[in-house]
Amino acid sequence: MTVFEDLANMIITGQHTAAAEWAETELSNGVPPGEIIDKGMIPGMDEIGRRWKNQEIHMPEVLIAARAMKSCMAVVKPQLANASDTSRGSIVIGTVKGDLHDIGKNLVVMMLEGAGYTVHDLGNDVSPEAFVRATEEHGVDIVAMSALLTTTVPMMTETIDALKEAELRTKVKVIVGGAPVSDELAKKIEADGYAPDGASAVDVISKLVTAL
Ligand code: B1M
Repeated sequence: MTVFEDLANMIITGQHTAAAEWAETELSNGVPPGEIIDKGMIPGMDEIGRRWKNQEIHMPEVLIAARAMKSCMAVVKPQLANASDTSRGSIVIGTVKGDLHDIGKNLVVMMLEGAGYTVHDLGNDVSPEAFVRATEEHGVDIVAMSALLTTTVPMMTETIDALKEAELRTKVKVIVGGAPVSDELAKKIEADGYAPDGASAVDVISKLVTAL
């Protein structure tokens, strides 16, 4: 078993304190934070997704795994943060209204902050009106939306419509992501970009910011 499998198992079994301590130790041993996320944390959560889909586990197991993921993120996040004071651009991000899934969105936030962007994270269950308010308030370049449920994907369209209504759509670029989202869907709802994961979100956003 590799060391990363140890961490994945701690996530799967919901050992939040052990997972956070593991991350702390390995960061101090020089393991890059990106490797901890990609080789330990995400595979652990992917396995939880597989077991839940196959009805091998129930909601409490999912929740304790999510808690372990968050404890680990709290340790890894400061190490990903870019030391530079110069922002590459500003982003408002949230999981759309009706959707409480925020683990993937939080990983995307970590990657963006690590790449030097200023991120205003609105959390989960974010209404179109709240996206509009934050876009106006912070004068951002990018509006980024996450959705994990097929039933909440239409909220992305509603949010884009709300941005149009507020005459903000031409001033910002919109990027969407999350498991039920695809490049095709992004084009259909007239978003400017789609990313399947945090690293690609950084690439897509960097192209969109350059095009502004
Ligand atoms: Co829910 N859930 N869940 N869940 N959950 C899924 C999504 C589901 C696929 C499970 C299943 O049935 N197989 C299913 C959705 C089915 C569908 O609509 N197609 C589902 C369901 C049905 C539900 C409930 C309705 C269950 C119920 O109550 N009966 C309910 C809904 C609650 C609500 O939101 N209103 C619910 C609840 C929950 C919990 C609260 C228990 C918990 C969420 C905890 C939390 O997030 N704080 C939970 C979890 C953990 C999951 C699974 C198991 C794991 C999701 C996750 O965190 N993955 C999930 C099954 C699965 O995904 N296999 C499932 C790990 C994470 C790193 O990946 O979120 O995909 P992901 O993020 C990735 C990419 O998608 C991408 O980058 C991330 C990093 O690589 N990405 C972006 C995400 N956002 C992006 C934005 C971008 C770019 C990339 O740009 C803006």
